[in-house]
Amino acid sequence: MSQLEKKLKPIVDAINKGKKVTFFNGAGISTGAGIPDFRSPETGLYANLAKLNLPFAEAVFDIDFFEDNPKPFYTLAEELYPGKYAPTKFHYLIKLLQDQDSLLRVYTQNIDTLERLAGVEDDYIVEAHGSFARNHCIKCHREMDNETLKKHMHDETKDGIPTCETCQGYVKPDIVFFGEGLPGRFFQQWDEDCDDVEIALVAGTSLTVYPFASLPASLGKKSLRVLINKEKVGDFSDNYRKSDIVILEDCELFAEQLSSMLGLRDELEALVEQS
Ligand code: CNA
Repeated sequence: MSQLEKKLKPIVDAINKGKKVTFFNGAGISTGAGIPDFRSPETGLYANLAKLNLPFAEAVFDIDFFEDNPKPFYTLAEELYPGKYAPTKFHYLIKLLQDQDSLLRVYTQNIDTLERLAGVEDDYIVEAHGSFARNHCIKCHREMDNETLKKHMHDETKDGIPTCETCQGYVKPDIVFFGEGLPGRFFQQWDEDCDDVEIALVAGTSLTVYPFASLPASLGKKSLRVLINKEKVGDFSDNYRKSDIVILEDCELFAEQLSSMLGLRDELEALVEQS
């Protein structure tokens, strides 16, 4: 048995006994799809923002900065906008766990909607930082549909910046910027789920954005906590528990190995093939 298989065995045993998995996802689960994360050195978005002339890297997702200058965000949005990318093996693993009734919930910080695209149903997904699914004017809050937003993004007379057709305020997709509150559903659903988390798979996140980053720390001792990441982060490094499983591997390799051990590998590969 390989080192990785040894680490995965308690997770496989727990799932086979009927325990359910809750995911806590970050940008690292989508790098395999070609979407850069924020903080990976060299390949992360923050390392490549020089061309946007920002006062500080996070400004691109800062609501006060956006109110003055939405151009950097819309330059980046062009790259990140859903539709260009297909789900990864990790996303399809979530869908397969849903299909065999082994999924409790998916808390995701990602705005790429790849969990949905992989076939995970709405009720299972909590998009903690919102998504590109809807857009509103930041001044009068009127909604703009996606088609119109995209038209504005490609309209040179508007400098590629969507503006409200009623009040001319800037329009922003409903992704949560620094300085904005999280959607109510995040808090409501967590209130309902927090005591029921049996297997917590925390994947591809630097665990630096709060309040999301505090979720693994708030889990009770009966939850099996697993980190799948390229580096040790957050509570897994500051408050390591003896029962924690830390897998410093690529999310894709994890998905391949776990699906093999659960007897789901062929189904996983078939889903990837179809996409
Ligand atoms: P982050 O801070 O960029 O951290 C990503 C983490 O994933 C790092 O610790 C990496 O080492 C790790 N990582 C990268 N690739 C892999 C891989 N293939 N396998 C395993 N680990 C990997 O991103 P967070 O999600 O922690 O930060 C929260 C922000 C990022 C949220 O607000 C998101 O909206 C935002 N974001 C989302 C996307 C997206 O939707 N795909 C892309 C970029 C940023």
